This record gives sequence, structure tokens and C-alpha cells, in this order.
Amino acid sequence: MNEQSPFDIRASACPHDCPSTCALEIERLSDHRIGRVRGAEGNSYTAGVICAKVARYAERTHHPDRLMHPMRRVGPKGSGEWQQISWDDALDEVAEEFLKREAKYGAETIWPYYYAGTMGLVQRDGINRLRHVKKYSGQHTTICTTLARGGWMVGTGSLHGPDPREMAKSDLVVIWGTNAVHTQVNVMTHATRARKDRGGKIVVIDTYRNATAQTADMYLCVNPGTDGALACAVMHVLFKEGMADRAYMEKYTKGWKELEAHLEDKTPEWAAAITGLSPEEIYAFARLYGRTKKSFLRLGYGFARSRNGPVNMHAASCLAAVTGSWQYEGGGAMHNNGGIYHWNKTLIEGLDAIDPEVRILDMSRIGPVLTGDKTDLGDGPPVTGLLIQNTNPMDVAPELGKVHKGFARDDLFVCVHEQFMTETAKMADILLPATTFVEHDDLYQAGGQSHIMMGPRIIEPLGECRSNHEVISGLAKRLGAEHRGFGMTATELIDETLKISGWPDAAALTEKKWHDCMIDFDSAHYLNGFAHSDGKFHFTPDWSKIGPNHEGMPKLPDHWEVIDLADAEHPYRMVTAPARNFLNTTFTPTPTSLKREKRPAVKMHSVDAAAISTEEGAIVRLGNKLGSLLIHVEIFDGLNPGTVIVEGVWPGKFFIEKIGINLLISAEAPKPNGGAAFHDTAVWIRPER
Ligand SMILES: Nc1nc2c(c(=O)[nH]1)N[C@H]1C(S)=C(S)[C@@H](COP(=O)(O)OP(=O)(O)OC[C@H]3O[C@@H](n4cnc5c(=O)[nH]c(N)nc54)[C@H](O)[C@@H]3O)O[C@H]1N2
Ligand SMILES: Nc1nc2c(c(=O)[nH]1)N[C@H]1C(S)=C(S)[C@@H](COP(=O)(O)OP(=O)(O)OC[C@H]3O[C@@H](n4cnc5c(=O)[nH]c(N)nc54)[C@H](O)[C@@H]3O)O[C@H]1N2
Ligand code: SF4
Ligand SMILES: [Mo]
Repeated sequence: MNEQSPFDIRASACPHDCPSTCALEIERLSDHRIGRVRGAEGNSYTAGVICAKVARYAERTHHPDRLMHPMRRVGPKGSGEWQQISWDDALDEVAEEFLKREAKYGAETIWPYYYAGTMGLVQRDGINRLRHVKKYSGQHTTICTTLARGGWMVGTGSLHGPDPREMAKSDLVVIWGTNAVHTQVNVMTHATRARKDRGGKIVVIDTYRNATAQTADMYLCVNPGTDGALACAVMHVLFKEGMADRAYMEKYTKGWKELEAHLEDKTPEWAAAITGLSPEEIYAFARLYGRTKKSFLRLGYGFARSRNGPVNMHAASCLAAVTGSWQYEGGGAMHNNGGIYHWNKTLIEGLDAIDPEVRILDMSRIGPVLTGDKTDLGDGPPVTGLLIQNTNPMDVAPELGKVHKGFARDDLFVCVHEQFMTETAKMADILLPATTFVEHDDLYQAGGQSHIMMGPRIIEPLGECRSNHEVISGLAKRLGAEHRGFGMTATELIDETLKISGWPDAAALTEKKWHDCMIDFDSAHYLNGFAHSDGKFHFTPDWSKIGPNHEGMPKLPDHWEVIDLADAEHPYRMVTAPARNFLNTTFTPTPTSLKREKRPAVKMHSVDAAAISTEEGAIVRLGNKLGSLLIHVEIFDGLNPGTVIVEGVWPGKFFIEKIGINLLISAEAPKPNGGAAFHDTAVWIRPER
């Protein structure tokens, strides 16, 4: 019981793929029902604030469309004709189909495929234990963080920055390429504290005047994929106008003299022509940034989802090393704090069973993989069996044309474990019902902040739903896969993993609800040196450390023109940014989210709309070499003419022609380590009459 509510309140953590990883308080109405969800006041990062979509989580957990029973496909693939079967029959059939294919093609023909529908360490990553023990094909996990992470790591050498709570002590917070109001609302809590408590300023750099930009003191509206040019011009001004900290650079960085020489002609006038900003806007931002010691760069994922994304991320991260803002509380740069955790994931992921000879397939290239592309498959067997948990590739992966064609293959056997009838679930041969986070035990780690948290089971599993761990263990038994982890409960896995990782054990963590893993100030700010062997920040990046495909990458920060440039045939550059009330395709079944998002739409500048004689609410055809689709127009002048925005990964069924926006996204793997260039697409738009 608690003062706010007459109900039993249980502590948990938000399981969703969001940097905030909020500490939650959940009303438990009965053994089978949750009520309201609130943010924990006592957690210093969450500070009582969560997003609206999770506050109404009961709408999701208790949705009438939740999958409740195992089912076998009876009609043609995707027909939606099912027969309810028992768990034993379902798991037996999956095992039998996998073993049959393994006997014919070898184990690599099976591809366990997952992402971050839940971020719980046990329920998300346990699928890897089955993969490794069975020597199934590996997964190069590129769909989200690869581009941004590589660009960050190449400069600093470690995936961490200052404590994000320090934003409250900053005089200038630069929110760069992340729509925090939509995607990680707690950034705004701490950034606006700086404004309230000390008159700090907020700058937003984005391709459209999104909800976050609308709160900013200064907004820089850039063309997609041009942040490298902006960063170079800002550094040009910092050097020219005496705002570079040469003593800091001499002590802490490598390559600053080459950088200074290289930036000689990277003027604001040069960058203006590339970015769509005016030279004055670039000077104004450079001077504001250069004159503020306590300046905090909050670098998001969005601006790195381009073919030149890693180069742009590195270029942006260089700013803090030029001014030396790293030295001050409330200063420096942060992208993600994943590097502060010292997990031992051997037990959860079966790392002791890895065979380095087994092939690894790029998850962002699931379309080419399933349609037999030799670039991916090499001399190996085709993929003829898929086991899918926590992801919806029929909507979220690039090049949906190939993805859909691949899933429709008659020789492909697909097992999907899901909470809802997603577009991927519809393509299953065997469909298994999954618990939501309040129905299973797990352990969570934040990326955008520094806590680890328990998320214990709060209500009984609904219907016949089972957790990911139960499904993986049930399959392991039938597939003859042996590993200690399959015989343990989720709580036992959590407890042992916490202990071997050097954290408080399960009982202690449950008792204290969360554990703050933030490292000390000097380490967080790299004042004992950066994480490369020479202890320096690298202005001259060694891309070969990030990925094998590094040839031709720039040796210094630059505008790298490998993006899908607009041309006469494709005059617009499209960004597919996140919607506020969805999380990728999660929450697309919930009525409140749907009502608020209305329908898929393309935001166009009024000048662009007039040029093709279209208007608000009209339907246009949007396309490129990969295909085309019909979509409604929304006139929006908060972007540069030539840029168009489609918010939200709407499932295909909401589109007029029943296929989603990723039809137009390329599956080409960016340098140096792959990834998915979701915001880097040149398109044409034609009025539909
Ligand atoms: N409500 C909601 N929350 C979410 C998600 C969601 O879909 N909806 N997704 C979750 C997931 S999986 C992730 S990884 C995070 C991602 O969260 P973010 O880090 O915010 O990344 P993105 O969602 O890709 O895009 C954010 C912004 O980048 C901008 N952008 C795109 N290209 C460029 C560019 O070239 N330059 C600049 N400066 N800006 C650019 C877009 O316009 C958009 O406003 O959010 C998580 N949270
Ligand atoms: N156009 C465009 N495409 C994008 C993006 C973009 O910005 N633009 N963003 C990309 C990014 S950043 C990401 S991370 C990917 C994300 O793509 P996905 O990881 O596929 O995310 P979702 O679409 O939310 O699908 C997650 C699914 O997991 C299920 N799920 C949740 N919890 C559990 C569980 O405990 N067990 C099981 N078995 N299932 C569960 C949910 O019901 C949901 O259907 O999408 C990418 N696609
Ligand atoms: S802001 Fe992110 S972490 Fe917090 S409740 Fe919403 S989705 Fe979950
Ligand atoms: Mo993501």
C-alpha cells in the first residue's frame, strides 16, 4: 500500500527499447490485473516522470488482441487461418522441423532472430544460449546502435560519458539528433532543470522542428546527413576565434594540429551550402558553444542513421575535445553509458559454447538473406528455419520488398513468439503467445543513464502465455541442446549473473529496487585519459578498429558525401523519425496511441507541396528505386525545403497499399561495420489523382 493509491504498488523497470529505462511503480489490482503505472519519484534519473504510452500500460497488457494460445498455421502463409494447439504439440513441431532442416543442410540453416522488444537481460538475450549450443547461424546485431556506437567509440574508445544527471548543472545542453521529447523524455527533465535553476540554454540540432526543437532556445535545422559539415565549421570558428583549449588538446588528444590545418577551409560559408543553415546561424552556435565552459553534448542515434553516420557522430563528439569542456561538471559529451557495466553474460548467453567458425548473418539484411543473396550466405546453406522473439522484421527491417518475399517462401519454417498479431506473427507456421514484462521476471540495465533494476513478475501470466526463457528452455530440451542455463529459473539466472558480475545479488537488488552503477567523475570525464591505449581522444580516427569495411573513410572529421543524395529524379531526402505514441511498432495496437497518431503521413514544406500542386490531406505517391507507396500529405514548414519526414514505423496494414515505409529503405550495409540507414533516402513524390 502507498499514500497515492489504495492498491498494492510494486517496483519494476520499463522493459522497452528506450535509453531512459524508467524505474516504475505499478498498481497490482489482482493476481491477474495491473492498474496505473507511474515513474518512481525516488529514482534520481526517472524523478517521477515517464512517457504517456507506458503510464497507460494496462491498455497493452490487458488488450483484447493479446495472443493467448499456441497456434499452428492451417491456411496459406499469411492467410490468418490458425488452429489452436497445445504447448507440447507446438514445441514438438518446432523442434521436429528444425531438426529435419539441420539434418539436410547443417545447423547454420536455422537462424534465431531477435531484437529488443524487451530489454531484459534474461528474456532478450537467452535466445543466444540456444544459438551457441546448437551452432545455429549467428546474428550481427546492427539494426539500431551500430552506426552511432562506432562513431562514438572511434574518438573516445569507450561507450560512456558524464552522468546525464549533470545536465542539470550545465550552462548549455546541446540535444543533437535525438527527439528526446518523443524518444527519451527524461533527458528533458534534467536539461530543463539547468534552464530553471541556472538560466542554462538548450540547443537542438535536427532535420525538423520536432517536439524537442520546439522547446529549444536555439534550433539548427540541418539537411539530413550533413552534421559532419556543421561540426567542422563550428570547430573552424572555435580555432579561429581563440575558443579552442590548446593546453587541454595537447594533454588529452591526438591529431589536433592536423585537425586545425584540415579545418582551414571548412568555413561556416562552406558548411552553409551543405547543411541548409545560414553562416550566421553557424557562427552564433559556435560562439555560444565556445564561450560556455559547462556545455553538455547529448548525442542521439538519429543523426547517425545515415551512410556517413559514424563519421558524423565522431565529428560531433570532437567538439567537446576542442573546447576541453570535458574538464567541467556539466560539461563533456554523452551518447550512451553502456560501457560502465561489467556484466558477465556467460550464463545467460551461453558464451562458453561459442564456435567462432559458425557464420554470422547481418540482421539488417534479413531481406537479402531470406531471398538467397550470396553476399550474405557465401557458400553456406540457405536459411530455412527462423526462431523469432522480440522483434517485428516484416515492418521494421530495411528493404521490405525482399523481407516480405523471403517470409513468403514455402520452404522456410517460421516460429514466432509474440504478444500480438504483428505482421511478422502473421507469417508464422507456429505462433507462440508471450508474456509481457509484468508477467515474468527479469533484470534491466539502462543505456541513457546508470542504473540496474529488477523487474519481477507482478501478475500471473495471462491465458497460456509463456516467457521467452521458458520457450527457449522448452525447445532446448527437445533439440538436445545442453547447457546449465536451460535448467535454471529466470530468478536463478538473474541471481547468479548479478553475483558473477560483481553486483548486489537478486535479493539485495530487489530490496533496494535499483543500483546506481555510475563511475567516478574523473573516469566519467576521461580526466585519467581516454580509453585508447595512448590515453588520448582521437581526432584522427582509426576506422579499422570499428569494422572491417573501412576503406576510403575520412582520416579526419569531414562531410563525407556517401549519402543517398537527391538528384533530378529523386528531389527529396526522407527521414523516418520516431512517433511519440509508438515505440517502433510496439504500442501500434493500443487505442490511445493510435488515436493520437492518426495515420501515416509525409510532412512536406509548403513550397515543395505547391511545386507539385498538392495540399494538406491529399494523397501522394512516394517512391524510389526500391518501390513506391501511397501516403497522405501533411504541410509542415518546420523543415528545409527538400527534406520530408515520415514519423513512426507504422505497420503495413495502416498503409493504403498494405506495405510500410521501409519498403523504400536500403539494406546496403554502411561502412565500416554495417547498420541501417533509416534516415538517408532520396525519394520522388507525385500527386495521385
Ligand atoms: N516514442 C518513441 N520512443 C522511442 C522510439 C520510438 O519509436 N518512439 N524508439 C526507441 C529506439 S529503438 C531508439 S534506438 C531510440 C532512438 O532515439 P533517437 O536517438 O531520438 O533517434 P531517432 O529516433 O533515430 O531519431 C531522432 C531524431 O533524429 C533526427 N535526424 C535524422 N537524421 C538526422 C540528421 O542527419 N541530422 C540531425 N541532426 N538529426 C537527424 C530525426 O529528425 C529525429 O528527430 O528511441 C527509443 N524511444
Ligand atoms: N523506418 C524506420 N525503421 C526503423 C527505425 C526507424 O527509426 N525508422 N528504427 C529502427 C530501430 S532503432 C530499431 S531498435 C528497430 C526495432 O524494431 P523491433 O525490435 O522489431 O521493435 P518493435 O517493432 O517494437 O517490435 C518488438 C516486438 O517485440 C514484442 N515483444 C515485446 N516484449 C516481448 C517479450 O517479452 N517476448 C516476446 N517474445 N516478444 C516481445 C512486441 O510485442 C513487439 O512486437 O526498428 C528499426 N526500424
Ligand atoms: S520514457 Fe522510455 S523508459 Fe521511460 S517509460 Fe517511456 S518507454 Fe519506458
Ligand atoms: Mo533502436
